[in-house]
Amino acid sequence: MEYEQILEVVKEKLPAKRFTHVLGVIETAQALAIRYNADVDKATLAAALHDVAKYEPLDQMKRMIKSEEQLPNELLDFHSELWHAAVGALIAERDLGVTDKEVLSAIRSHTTGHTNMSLLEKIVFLADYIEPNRTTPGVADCRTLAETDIDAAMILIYKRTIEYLLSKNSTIHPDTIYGYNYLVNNQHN
Ligand code: DGI
Ligand code: FE
Ligand code: FE
Repeated sequence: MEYEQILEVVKEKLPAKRFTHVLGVIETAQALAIRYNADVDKATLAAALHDVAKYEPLDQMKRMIKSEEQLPNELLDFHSELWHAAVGALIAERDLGVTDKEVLSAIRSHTTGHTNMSLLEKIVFLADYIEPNRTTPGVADCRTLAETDIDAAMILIYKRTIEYLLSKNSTIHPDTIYGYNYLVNNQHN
């Protein structure tokens, strides 16, 4: 499927406000790809598709997670907010014909991250958090850091996310912790 068609499918699947967020993530991911010498086309495609499953009915996602080999069952032990990332990667591959493994993995990991993320994965994760429509308190600090130090910006987002989850008495997915630990251990300074 052509990119324009894919964007149409995404638009049809999402409420207007969520689609505006997607456009912000695309724009931000493109800027980050240029800034950090990543593949702009891959960043664009992954950003366009990252939330494709955000509004899939929960019972449908649950059924997919149970029946699809490539979707880890342990996802069901965590908040349903996390499901759309893995389910989205599967929809992109199966229904929209995306074959690029790097793109699929950037979609899959955009909510929790994981250990040793690729540059493309970091770009989508970061763009999702800092895109211009986001008004999360403290997002300005993340935007500033993202201009000069992608890993420092990632660490700050992990901290904010973990703090937020703790304040809500939420569970924290192990990949969130692994992603945070890896970056802290490998920080260059
Ligand atoms: O889909 P978006 O809203 O654009 O953003 P997202 O895919 O990053 O999803 C954000 C939600 O996911 C937010 O409510 C926090 C939640 N989240 C992120 N990491 C974890 C998490 N929830 C749990 N339970 N555990 C996590 O590790
Ligand atoms: Fe998301
Ligand atoms: Fe998003």
